[in-house]
Amino acid sequence: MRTLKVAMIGYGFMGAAHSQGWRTAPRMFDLPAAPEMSVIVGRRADAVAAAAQRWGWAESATDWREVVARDDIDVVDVVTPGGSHAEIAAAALDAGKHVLCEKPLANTVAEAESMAAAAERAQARGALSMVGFTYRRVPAATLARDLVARGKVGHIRQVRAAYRQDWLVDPQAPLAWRLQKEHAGSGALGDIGAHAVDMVQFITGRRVQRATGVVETIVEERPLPASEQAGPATQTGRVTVDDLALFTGRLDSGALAAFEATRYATGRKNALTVEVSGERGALFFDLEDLNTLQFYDRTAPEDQQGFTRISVTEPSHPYLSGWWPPGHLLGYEHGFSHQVKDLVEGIDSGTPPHPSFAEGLHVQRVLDAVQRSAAQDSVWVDV
Ligand code: SOE
Repeated sequence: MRTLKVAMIGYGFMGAAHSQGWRTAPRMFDLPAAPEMSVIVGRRADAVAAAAQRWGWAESATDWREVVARDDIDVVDVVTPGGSHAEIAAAALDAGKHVLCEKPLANTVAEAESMAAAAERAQARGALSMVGFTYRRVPAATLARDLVARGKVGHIRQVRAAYRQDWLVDPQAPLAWRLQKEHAGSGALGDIGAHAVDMVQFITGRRVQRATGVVETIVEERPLPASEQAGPATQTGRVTVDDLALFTGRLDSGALAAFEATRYATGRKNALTVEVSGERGALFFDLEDLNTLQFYDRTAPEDQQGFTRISVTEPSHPYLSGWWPPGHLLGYEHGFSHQVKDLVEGIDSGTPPHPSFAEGLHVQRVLDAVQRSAAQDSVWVDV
């Protein structure tokens, strides 16, 4: 069987999650090609060597440029903070590698445009690319999209999406890279709002065309991380991104979508919800209850109407063929295995996988429209 030698650039939280996907997908699904975890790359030699050992990468390295240029590498998986996505992904694509890039695609529209152009050039030479929006690969999310496509909720009039976390409610939470514009581009808006936008566009099959919104930084000054503290007094730094974003999107179908992305939803740990309201029915997805999809069927007899809880664990449900019997639940990490499955199958068949860099670019345009609207005191802005 053809092997696909993989290089992963980065080794933080997403490095751990992607490693789980690369390790597990070939063992649980009958893939047409065999991904090999060849090399993991990070700046600190000792730390990245430990990560290679822990997560099952054959080698570790500290120079991503050298690794991306290696002839024996087929796939480059970019899991660094958004500030380095454009440079690494473009170099890998120009070197003829297939590229998986974490979300959001980039920190700016300009960077995302250059990445989408590089992806188009590379695709003409047979090198494919994909953006790491894994929540669309939770079986219940893919089922939601299938039910919408089959007309089960009818014409969609309104959508609600929220992604709520609370890890910044503590004003002493340190100034991590996700709180600095030069590394993250934006705060909750790009980090988790991007997921909400991708999920709404994926499930409805529509795109956000206009947006108006507000962004807010609640805690403007935070202690530097312990590793950057020097001397007796606690040093602090400025937060240069949003803690929360509230925005409205107009879909190209005319439907209105309300979005919330916040790191200040006290008690909410990783609560991504999407509700779709149509003329014939409704769907409700909750990441914190990810093995279930709630479905309301207005065409059911009046005395039997109500939100039903579909248990998305049947072999016929998306991706479940690779896992367990009905009722044996999946978790957060399975979306990363599904991501590897879809990427490897796309590479083997030469079929560009989704979401493409062009789709990632559109999400970036939506985020940018929200920021432009917020900067103009939230007037409506064309995406
Ligand atoms: C933020 O804490 C975060 O790790 C995001 O960066 C991820 O994209 C999201 O899946 C989980 O939360």
